[in-house]
Amino acid sequence: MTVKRSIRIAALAALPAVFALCAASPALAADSQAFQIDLEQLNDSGGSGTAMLSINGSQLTVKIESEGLVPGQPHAQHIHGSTQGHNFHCPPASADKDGDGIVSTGEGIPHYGDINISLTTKGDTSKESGLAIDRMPTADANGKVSYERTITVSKAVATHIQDLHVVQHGIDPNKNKEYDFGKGKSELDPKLPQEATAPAVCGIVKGASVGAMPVGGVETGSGSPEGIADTPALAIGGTALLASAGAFAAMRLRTRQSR
Ligand SMILES: [Cu+2]
Repeated sequence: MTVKRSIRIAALAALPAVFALCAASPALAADSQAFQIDLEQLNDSGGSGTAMLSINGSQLTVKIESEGLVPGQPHAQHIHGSTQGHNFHCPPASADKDGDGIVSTGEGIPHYGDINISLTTKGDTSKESGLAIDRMPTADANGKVSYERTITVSKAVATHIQDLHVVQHGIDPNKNKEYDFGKGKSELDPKLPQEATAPAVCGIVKGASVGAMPVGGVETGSGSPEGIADTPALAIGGTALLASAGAFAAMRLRTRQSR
């Protein structure tokens, strides 16, 4: 692969639009991104759903639509995981270390990480509100939960949102439509049944961002002058007219890779 440089300076009038494009492109850098998450059942809960995490600066909007949860019951829900590069994921069935047939929240934590954000309906969203059942969404009579809230998050969360994941809790293995002590007490709070706190659905970001892409290759370094010159908006033809004042810009524009 060779790099061919040709500098063409025409004496005629400059094209202001060319410079406008040059100036505008790097300024398009966006700080909003959205990530879709498929929520899949844990503990044979029968639950499923979709979550969308949209980050815009320090504002995180969480939308969750899930179904197949325990009707009429509150479902504690959290964003789990770490912003420090630890690769947490949803727990496999083998996470059930005590063999009682249930992956409890405690058994799941080595896999999905600790609570990072409590997805309450109002008030505090810290880990401390993890079991604030009175501020968690309640499934409707058909077992559906619809949730949306915008919360202010730390820069670490805003930067690493794709490393985190969503967990909703609350299962009903004996299908009596309520949380009872059939599966014992919750290890998190013995006053609560295990059914109330065991995870029901979990989902991780599937990798692809569905929101605005960062512009300029800041992270990957792909925004070389060659790359910029090859973008359609700046791929002006050889007849482009550039004033001598634009010689430097012209040099960049005409720097191309040929195959
Ligand atoms: Cu949780």
